[in-house]
Amino acid sequence: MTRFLDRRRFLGGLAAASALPLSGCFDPLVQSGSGVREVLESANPLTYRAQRLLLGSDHLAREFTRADIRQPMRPNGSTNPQDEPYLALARQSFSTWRLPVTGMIQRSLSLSLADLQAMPARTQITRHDCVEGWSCIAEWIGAPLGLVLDQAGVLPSARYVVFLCFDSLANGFNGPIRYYESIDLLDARHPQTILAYGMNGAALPVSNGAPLRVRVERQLGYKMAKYIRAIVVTDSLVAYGEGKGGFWEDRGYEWFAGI
Ligand SMILES: Nc1nc2c(c(=O)[nH]1)N[C@H]1C(S)=C(S)[C@@H](COP(=O)(O)O)O[C@H]1N2
Ligand SMILES: [Mo]
Repeated sequence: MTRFLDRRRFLGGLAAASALPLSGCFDPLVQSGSGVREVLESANPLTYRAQRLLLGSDHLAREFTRADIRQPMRPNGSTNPQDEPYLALARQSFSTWRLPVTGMIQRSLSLSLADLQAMPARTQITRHDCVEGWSCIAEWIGAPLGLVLDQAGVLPSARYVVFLCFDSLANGFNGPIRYYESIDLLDARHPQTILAYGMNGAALPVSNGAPLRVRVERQLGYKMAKYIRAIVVTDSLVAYGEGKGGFWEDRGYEWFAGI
């Protein structure tokens, strides 16, 4: 618990910015009782490398049954983006949305929702843990990110996958600061890392990231970019935001948020 509480205290003011009343989702991390989680929590200043050794590259996050879905998925962070390019797509039910995949790949892609839905799908019922201290269990369906990367042909020098989002949570001197996130290729190719277009048996709602959000099941909620606008494969994160790999990382969160 120490690591978690320290982070909460540290982030106090930041978390308040997105604080909604804690309604509906009560699966406190305190009761989690996962062996791996306890090891990680007891070893507070673990480095990325050490967490990787403990978790391995293909360790699966726990999956649940439908009976474990006790409440609707709680929306958090941006829940209704007002950015005009997003609103324009939403007005057309995202039928004209395309996902550009670019960067250190052999073939640039431009995928429609139908393209993604035509790929072999993965369904998983997993627990979402937010850094603020709540958890929710939900069923997600989507295309494995690994399949998209295979289609694009990742170059050997690539290291990260960056998700650029439509929504802005803050304003900077040069205009709105858009949400973005990044993960390494180990997590990108993890079998449970999916580009989700559906949740709890329905199309992904706007509040949870329509038309597409990523699930990165072995890390905290803020890693799971919603409202995905583009995917870039790269060997460096310096060109994005403040260079720390994500909107919240630029404001003090850890880049590797292993659970
Ligand atoms: N684009 C975008 N993605 C985001 C956020 C956000 O504000 N914008 N919030 C993050 C945080 S902190 C959490 S806990 C989850 C919330 O996902 P949910 O709304 O489906 O519960 O999305 C993450 N991804
Ligand atoms: Mo979160």
